[in-house]
Amino acid sequence: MFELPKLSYAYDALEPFIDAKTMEIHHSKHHQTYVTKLNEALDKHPELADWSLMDLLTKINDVPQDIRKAVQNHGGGHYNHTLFWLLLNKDGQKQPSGELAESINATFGSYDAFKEQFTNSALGLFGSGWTWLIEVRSQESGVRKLQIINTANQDCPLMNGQTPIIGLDVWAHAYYLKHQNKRADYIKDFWEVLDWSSVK
Ligand code: MN3
Repeated sequence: MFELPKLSYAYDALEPFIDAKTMEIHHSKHHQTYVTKLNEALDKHPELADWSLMDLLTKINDVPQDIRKAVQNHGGGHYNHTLFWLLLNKDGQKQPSGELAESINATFGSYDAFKEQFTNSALGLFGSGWTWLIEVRSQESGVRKLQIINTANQDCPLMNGQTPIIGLDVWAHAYYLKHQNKRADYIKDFWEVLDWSSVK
C-alpha cells in the first residue's frame, strides 16, 4: 500500500509565491487521489505487491494490461508530486552548483538561458502535464546529457528510461487559485521556490 508522504513544511511555507490553499488542496486532495487510485488498481494484482513505485514506472510495459493505464496515471501522479514537493523551499539555494551547474552551462549556455528555455517549454505545453529537466544516458557512449522535455498528463520520464532532475507541475490545479490563467506568473514564482540544494 502506498501512502501520501507528509510535507516537511507547512502549507503556507511557500507564500506569497505558492499560496497555502493551493498547497493544501494540491497535496491533501489531488496527490491523495493519485495514491488512493494507485492502491485500488494494485489491489487487483497481488503479485505486484513487492514492486516499488520505481519498479512500476520503469517497467510500466510489464504491468498487467488491465491496470497499466491506471498505474501510468496514478503511479506517475504519485511519483511526480512526491518529487515536486521535495524541490520546493522558499529559503533554498537559488542556483545550481557543482557538476550539475557545469552540465547546465555546457548544455544550455548559461543558467539564465536554461531558465528561459524551460519556461518557454512550460508555456508551450498544451493541456495538462509536466515540464522536466531530465538526464539521458547514451547507450553507446555512456555520456550523460541534459534535456528539457514536456510530458502529458501524469506521464513520468522514468517510463521512457529517462531520469527526472527537476519537474514542474503545469496542471491548472497547481496554480489556478492564485494565478488564474496566468501560467507565466506561476512559472516565475516557481523559480523563487525551487531549491537547487534539493535536486538530486
Ligand atoms: Mn498536480
